[in-house]
Amino acid sequence: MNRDAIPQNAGPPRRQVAAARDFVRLGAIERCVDFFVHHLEESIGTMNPLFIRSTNPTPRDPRIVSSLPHRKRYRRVLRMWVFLLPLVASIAAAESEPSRPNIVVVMADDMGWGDSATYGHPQIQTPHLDKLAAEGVKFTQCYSACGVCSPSRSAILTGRTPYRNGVYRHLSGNHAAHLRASEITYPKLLKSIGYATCHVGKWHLASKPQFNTADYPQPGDHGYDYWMATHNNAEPSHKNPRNFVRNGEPVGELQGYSAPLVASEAARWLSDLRDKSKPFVLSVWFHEPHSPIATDPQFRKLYDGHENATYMGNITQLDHALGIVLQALDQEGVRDNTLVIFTSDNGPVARFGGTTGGLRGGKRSDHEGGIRVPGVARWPGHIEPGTVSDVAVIGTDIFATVLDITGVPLPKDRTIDGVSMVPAFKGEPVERKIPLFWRTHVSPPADRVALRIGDWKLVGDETLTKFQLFEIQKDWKEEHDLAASMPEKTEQMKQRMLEVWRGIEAEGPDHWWKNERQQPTRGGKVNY
Ligand SMILES: [Ca+2]
Repeated sequence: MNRDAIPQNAGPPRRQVAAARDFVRLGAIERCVDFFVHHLEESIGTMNPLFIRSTNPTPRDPRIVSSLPHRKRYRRVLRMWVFLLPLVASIAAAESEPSRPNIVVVMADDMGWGDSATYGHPQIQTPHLDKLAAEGVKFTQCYSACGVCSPSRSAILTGRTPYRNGVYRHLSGNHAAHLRASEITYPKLLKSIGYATCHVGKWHLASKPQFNTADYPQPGDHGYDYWMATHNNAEPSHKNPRNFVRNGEPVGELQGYSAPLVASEAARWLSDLRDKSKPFVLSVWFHEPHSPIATDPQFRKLYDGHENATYMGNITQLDHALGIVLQALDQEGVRDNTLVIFTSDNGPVARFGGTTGGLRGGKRSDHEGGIRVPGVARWPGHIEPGTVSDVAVIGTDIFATVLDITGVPLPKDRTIDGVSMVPAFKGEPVERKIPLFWRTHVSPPADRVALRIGDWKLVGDETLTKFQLFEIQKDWKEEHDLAASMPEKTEQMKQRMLEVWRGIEAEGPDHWWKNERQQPTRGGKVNY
């Protein structure tokens, strides 16, 4: 399993190799320059007096004769320099190119589309997220891969829709499903090309009995050199949690609230622990605002007198923690070469105080309220500050995006559902061979499955026999079901949905969901 493997001694030799490479490259430039200067000086030094003195030489001047070889030599050096200059320039340009970008993915837990000032909430203060959006791009139609936790997280790491990668459900109890070692994650791929990798916060990609055991893959097995995580929620509360595990070792009780604790660990890794000769992958998966909600009084008091003060303060607490991570990037001087993505793993829970901003449904639903989430990205020099992008993107796209900008090819031995969202950073469309697809096993029976192609969204029931059709760009609240009035479009979308689902069933570990002992809930007939 090697889950605790931290390549403590991997740094120095690689640093030496890098230093040697730099020496050779820089040496090449210097040698070229030396060579040129030497020959130029030699030639000019020899010829200079002649040229100065023989501006108008007469044919009788004997010095003309002696200068001819030097002129030839001078021309030869110039010709050589004409050829060498582009080479030297290209070496110099390569030296000045930034190294591979760092990747930071910050994720909230159960934060709704409407739960921030950035996305229009009239009271909730989120100054750091606002600033991040102002410095980068805000996606108005960013989706999580599922209406619940674990599946969305699995899709971010693998680029594969949850039923295909196996993590089809939230992994809170005793379930067989987990993020298998056979899945390929982007931290693992980037680690293989020399990235330092760190995960802090919620993990939730194994069942509770599987977490931090040798028999199942842990964060370290999925590519993280360093990790400090909880299985699911911070317990017994998000205040003074006792269930964090750092690189396989229980941490014991921590004083404070989860989001700042997680952010501080991320900042500590950035400043003190990582190998600074390497680019890095950092995943910061906060617990907030998932229940049990615990809000520091300093943030709650911002909303004194409001019935939703605890929840709203919890979002501001999360935003404060985001600020800690962003400040650490600034202090480390890596801001300009770092892609930061902020998103949420699923929609909000209204009874705890979350809001979808008017979208239909909430957590667990495949209507927009369950799956449309905040999505902000900053990458200086690559994303125009203040961009607002209406292009539909999904957490599943993070995998392909990260591979795209780091120059790593997509795995060819498996289906990758996500695509690079780089065009969407500029508001340009992305091309999807596999449409956006959702299946949330605990959804209400009528919206178990959804498919989106362009502006059209089909919502299917658990038996895949009843469908609703929405033109989502116009009808973002999903109030007007067009299935009856547009039977041909509905049938076309239905056939595509069934085709996508059949492909997933054929590829995913379907025994996991078909053998699930849990009975269907909420009046449903199908338990997955
Ligand atoms: Ca969640």
